Amino acid sequence: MFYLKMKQLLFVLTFQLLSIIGFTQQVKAPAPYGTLPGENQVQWQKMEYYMFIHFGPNTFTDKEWGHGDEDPKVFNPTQLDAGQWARTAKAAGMKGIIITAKHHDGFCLWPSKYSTHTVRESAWKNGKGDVLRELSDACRKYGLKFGVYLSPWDRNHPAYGTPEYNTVFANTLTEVLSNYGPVFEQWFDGANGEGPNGKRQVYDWPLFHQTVYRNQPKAVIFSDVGPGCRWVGNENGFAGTTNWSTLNTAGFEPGQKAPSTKVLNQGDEDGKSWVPTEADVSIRPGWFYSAATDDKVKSINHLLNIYYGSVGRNANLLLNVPVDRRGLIHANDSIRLMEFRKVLDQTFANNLAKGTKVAASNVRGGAKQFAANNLADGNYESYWSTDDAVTEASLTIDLAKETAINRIVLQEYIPLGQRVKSFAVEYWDGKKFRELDRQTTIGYKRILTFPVIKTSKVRVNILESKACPVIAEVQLYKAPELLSLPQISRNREGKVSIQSESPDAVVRYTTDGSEPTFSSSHYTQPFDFGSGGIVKAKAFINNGAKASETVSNTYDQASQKWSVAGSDKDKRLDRMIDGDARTFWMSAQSNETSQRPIIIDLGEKLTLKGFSYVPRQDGNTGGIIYQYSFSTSEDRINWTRVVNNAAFANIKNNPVKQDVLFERSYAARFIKLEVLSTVNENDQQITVAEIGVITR
Ligand code: FUL
Repeated sequence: MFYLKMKQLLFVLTFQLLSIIGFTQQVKAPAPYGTLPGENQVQWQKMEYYMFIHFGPNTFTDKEWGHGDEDPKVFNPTQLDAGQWARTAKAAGMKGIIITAKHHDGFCLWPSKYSTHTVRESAWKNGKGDVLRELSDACRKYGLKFGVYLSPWDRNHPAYGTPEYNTVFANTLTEVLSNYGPVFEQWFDGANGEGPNGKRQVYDWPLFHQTVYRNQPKAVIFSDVGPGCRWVGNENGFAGTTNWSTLNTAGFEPGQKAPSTKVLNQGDEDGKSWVPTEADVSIRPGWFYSAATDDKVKSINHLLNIYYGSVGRNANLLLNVPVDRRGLIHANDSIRLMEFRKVLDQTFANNLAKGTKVAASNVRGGAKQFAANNLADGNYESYWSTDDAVTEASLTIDLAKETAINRIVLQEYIPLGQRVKSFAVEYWDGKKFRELDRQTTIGYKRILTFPVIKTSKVRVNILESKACPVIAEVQLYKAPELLSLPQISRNREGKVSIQSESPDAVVRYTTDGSEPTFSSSHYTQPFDFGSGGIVKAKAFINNGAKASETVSNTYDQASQKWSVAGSDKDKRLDRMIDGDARTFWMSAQSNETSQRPIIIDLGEKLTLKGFSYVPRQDGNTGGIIYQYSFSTSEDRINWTRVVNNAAFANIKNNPVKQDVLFERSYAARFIKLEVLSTVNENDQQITVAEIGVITR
């Protein structure tokens, strides 16, 4: 009897003891910290990677910004197949598609009753087609989410520039958002230019937002400042290495009144709204399809850098794949997407940390529920956390044996807020821990890349956190090592050099447009290429067994005989014709930029089919030319105006090389570029990285 009582007592005591140390899981979860995401934003963040499609009259007119006066009949895809777009996105590993339902030219890809500039007026399917219907059906069929881009800026609608237009635009939104099933994201372009009456519109953003939420309560609204997600501040696909999902939006608006691109790129640490980052970038130099860019689809290396710069920095990646004039995704783009997916799959197939022992310097309440092993279970919903007072902690992943790794993935459990301000990663070198990298924010996902190391232990030190850290995953991977791309350049004298970063690589090249093989010409020294053509190069190692991707550069006339006219004998004038896009010329300050045309003596008479302008490539926009006129002359006295008052569309956000083709050829020895405006209203200088001619 006594013995039994003692047993009972012991049982009760053990139970109490266990519950004190947390075995009965009484420990409270960390309280949410600071600004928090909505449920739809968490779901959105988990999509990570999806497709943008730019398609419309611009596809048929080779423009980036249509004027709105294009004949709607130009829109006439011959083999449009939205199923092919959806299958491509699915096979690429993407989770959805966002389409330009209406771009700045006002053309609607569906038969809108609020416009007379739509597919209904086009030649496609005798005006009976509806791209949004076909795409939303295809997305449903292939299990993809469907999203729409609608530009408030409308260069066609007669009401644009008047208060009435806001109602028209809201009605247009309702039409799109109530007819094609669920829309996961509404993409609002902030661009606000002049409409057909030469007037700009004052946008009624509150009305637009209400309209979206009324029709699609779960949609995430994209704009420069959200409210659902925000623009990353550039069109090249890179978020800041510090990237907060929080932003202060009070007093800001999309477009001109947006926060600085730096703030958009990095967020605000204590921002009052949860507005996570979306990085939008095109797989080609421009947003719309052009046959001229068929050989300029971004390389796998480039796409991987973009991936690590976006998804790897707490941003979603919206990769644009423009549909061509047939109404199909071009093979060059789809092949590249599949190659890219293959490398991603190879990289992330095998989480080397999964199931390993993870030790933490502190576990919240000592509870199993918050134990460090949650970090290695491959499940985002379970997490490790510390006691409330602890904001510095370390995690050690024991790989049990020497393992080769070159990627680490960290994920905060964002439903409880973004907390970590800085962290470091170390690895065990056999004797001690060595620092591998030190960074700031983590957010939903942070991926660090580094050259392969072999180690048995990895340690993550959370150095500073705004509240106790809440980390869902730590993953380790060994990505396949890709040979870096050879770099092709040509100097002013017309000599081409090809550099490879890998000292063991052999570079082979061709100049006839063919794909280089291990038996193509061996690059040993710069060669003459003054009159231009195409250079394709590839790096090889192991006697040709492993090769890099092919790089190709197309050149026109070299600038050897050229000189830039300038009264100030400014040596730096040469920078605009030095063949090096990294250097640029900047004019002296003046508020009358248009008074100073740029005149170049080509040194000989050439037959010009066009010209090119490369804006500065250093990430700043100061002095980039927007509107211009272009003239040619044989004697520098009589000038022919070849292009009158044109603009480099979208050059501010996407400062890529601009090729301008003339309607016919002109024989000329002198060229003149008159600058009518620059991209920023207050610029007092003009900047030019390169000016070239098109003769081929
Ligand atoms: C920009 C637009 O002006 C470009 O044409 C493109 O649509 C890009 C995604 O957004 O604001």
